[in-house]
Amino acid sequence: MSLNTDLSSSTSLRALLDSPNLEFLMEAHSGLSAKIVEEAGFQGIWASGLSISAELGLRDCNEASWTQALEIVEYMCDATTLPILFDGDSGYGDFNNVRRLVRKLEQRGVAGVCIEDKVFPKRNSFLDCHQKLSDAIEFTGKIRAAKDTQSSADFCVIARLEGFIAGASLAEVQRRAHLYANAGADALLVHSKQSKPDEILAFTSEWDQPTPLIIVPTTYSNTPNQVFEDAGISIAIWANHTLRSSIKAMQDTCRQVFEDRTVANLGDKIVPIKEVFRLQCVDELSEAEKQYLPQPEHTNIGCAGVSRRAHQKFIP
Ligand code: SPV
Ligand code: MG
Repeated sequence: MSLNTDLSSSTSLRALLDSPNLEFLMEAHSGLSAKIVEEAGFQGIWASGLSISAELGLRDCNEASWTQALEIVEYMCDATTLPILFDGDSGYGDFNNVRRLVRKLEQRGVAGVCIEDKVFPKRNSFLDCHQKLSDAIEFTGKIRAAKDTQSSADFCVIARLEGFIAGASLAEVQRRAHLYANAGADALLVHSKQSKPDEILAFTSEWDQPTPLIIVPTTYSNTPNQVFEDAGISIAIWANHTLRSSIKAMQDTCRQVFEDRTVANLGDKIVPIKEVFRLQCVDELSEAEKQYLPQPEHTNIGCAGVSRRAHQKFIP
């Protein structure tokens, strides 16, 4: 589906959720990566908790505070017009923390938040450790609190089911899914860490409600998209691949430069400096300077040592 940039970010995210086709969100974790995701053609961004914390040099277990994550997503909002779905972990506390989170995300132009039914502090779902689910009824309070707090009609509150991650049965995951949908969740994210999509497909074959479904096919990434489409999945999230590719690129570069004791051999393994400037929109600043700074022919400020002739070269 093609993106209508006139829409607010939350309306754009909702359009992806409501699209009859399988849509994708790509992970970003900084202003720069958000821009790169947009330029690649994606129509929405997953502001991954794993990637944001990794980028900060931290573990994905709420070591970064929610305001630190918020600050990162603010840079992301500034860098892209794409709708951003913010990974709100387990909501950073109780319903009251969720209310404040939703207010602050909306103020920054974030399109939606995803909260998962685990206790605080959460642990990344792929860690080999005990995963503790939150009380399901308490979690419905967080969803209701988020929905009651949002000021724009289209802000999306996604409830993430961690039951399969924590070893719960299909019946328990379905029970929770119905509770969360009835509490007003705009979509459900069903997570699984199996190498095949069996848990996801078992869930979708029983899901009989209109609430859209989102998946994160990281461990079962070999599954063809057609399988997800046939299962009625709305959105698949590529949750950490921008971060992982950047880690590989940085590791390769640093190793090579260390071994070679020169940067001369990097060639096109790195982008030219001009590409950095382009991504920073340096041209826009040059244009703005022409509009807002006194131009050399109108002032003698800053002309010391430079001939008028040399200055005139820069006058449009
Ligand atoms: C994230 O990207 O932070 C996620 C997805 O929550 S996962 O790492 O699969 O739990
Ligand atoms: Mg996360």
